[in-house]
Amino acid sequence: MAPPAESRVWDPAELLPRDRLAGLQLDRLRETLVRAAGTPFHASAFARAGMAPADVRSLDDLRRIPVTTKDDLRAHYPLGMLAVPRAEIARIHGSSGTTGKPTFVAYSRADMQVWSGLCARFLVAGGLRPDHLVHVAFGYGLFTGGFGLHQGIERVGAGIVPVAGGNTPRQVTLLSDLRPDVLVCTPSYALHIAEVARAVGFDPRDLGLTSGHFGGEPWTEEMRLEIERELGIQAFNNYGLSEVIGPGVSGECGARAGMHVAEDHFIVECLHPATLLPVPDGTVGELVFTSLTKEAMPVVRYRTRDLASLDRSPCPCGRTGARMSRVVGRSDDMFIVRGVNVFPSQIEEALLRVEGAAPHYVIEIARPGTLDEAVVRVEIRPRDFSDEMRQMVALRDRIDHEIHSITGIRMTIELVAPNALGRSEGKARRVIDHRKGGGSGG
Ligand code: DLL
Repeated sequence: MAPPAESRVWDPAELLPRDRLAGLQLDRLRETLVRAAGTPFHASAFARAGMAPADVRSLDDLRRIPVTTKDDLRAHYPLGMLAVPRAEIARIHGSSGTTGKPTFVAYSRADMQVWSGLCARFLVAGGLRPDHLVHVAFGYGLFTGGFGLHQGIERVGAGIVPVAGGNTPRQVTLLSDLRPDVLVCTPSYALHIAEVARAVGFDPRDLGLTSGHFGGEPWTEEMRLEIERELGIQAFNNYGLSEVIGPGVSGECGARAGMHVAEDHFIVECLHPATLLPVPDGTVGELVFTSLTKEAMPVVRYRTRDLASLDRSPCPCGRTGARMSRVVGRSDDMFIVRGVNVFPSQIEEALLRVEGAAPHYVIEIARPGTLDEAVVRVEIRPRDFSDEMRQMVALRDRIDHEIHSITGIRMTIELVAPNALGRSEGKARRVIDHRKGGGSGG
């Protein structure tokens, strides 16, 4: 008889006793730091800290090295953090940035193997088997979700329906006709698929799905229950970010009590976002990752801005990797709408491109049904405020166009009179998030 899903392990390294794991981490950390020191950015970070990679003799020494931020990546746009010759790049992915330009991440051939293996790891931990057929509704492109999951599923040997995102009625038709076992997408899209299935006359529970692997955006335990009820499946959470590798940084096992971090490939720290001092296990802090095996673009103490807690207590599944909690918020103002990361500064940039729009705006995000909706309320400059409907509609359309071209998503644009939005005396509150924990919080 086949062992229960939760006892399957993709890589024996997942079971390494923690002392041996620490030894492996230190060896790999030292190699990574030597590799990273070959890039001007990391070389100057070591110089600022007054140290060389060889000075790192214990895992604790890592804390002497300065952290890396998304701004650092931006300052080295497009590929200034590359640690291999260009000819060794096997793949480039990217994620949205505040300047309208994405930040790019590069992978070597070996990185691609590691990455697909890490995706296979969490998929298998969540019960994926070679005889399964998987419907992938993540976007395929610069976003790491589609290709990342696709390659992981391929490594496991399961079948794939690479549907990509969008056209939900068609997704429902494909689910109903091809009857895959497993669904892969963002959690909010899973609920939307269920909703559209009902609208076109299917009971989503009859689609025959048995499980789903969801990630790419924050969600709650309530949402898990709703997805499970609506689709009649078991839902698993997985986490990652492009800068660190993409999906595959962590994922749930059958116990579904936190996501096991692939600690043989990443050192995870949980730090107080203001002091950058470590917080105790069980306390929410900002997650900071150091890659241990990446060749093309190693990251050293990369600040994710994601707030979560860590649990290093033994897990019933036998995996020894620390478990991270759900992401409960962000320490910056990034928000995620329908799986897409958006920064208020992108909205600002769009408004600056449109004559007549004042850079006074508020973004309100809600999830009235299953999908996120964002409303951008924009003040009109006094001299452009007009009774002419046509003029106002044209202005609104220009803003809509710029926001869409920068963020890739559509938001509802509402024009308001000059000075209609309150002015704050301190930090302007740009984002009002009505989603209950299902958004980025922060
Ligand atoms: O979203 C990678 C990914 C794709 C992970 C598909 C899982 C599945 P980015 O576009 O760079 O990469 O966005 C990374 O998304 O810093 C978190 O804020 C958020 N995020 C990703 N997964 C989760 C999750 C991909 N399971 C940012 N729970 C991260 C909460 C998540 N937030």
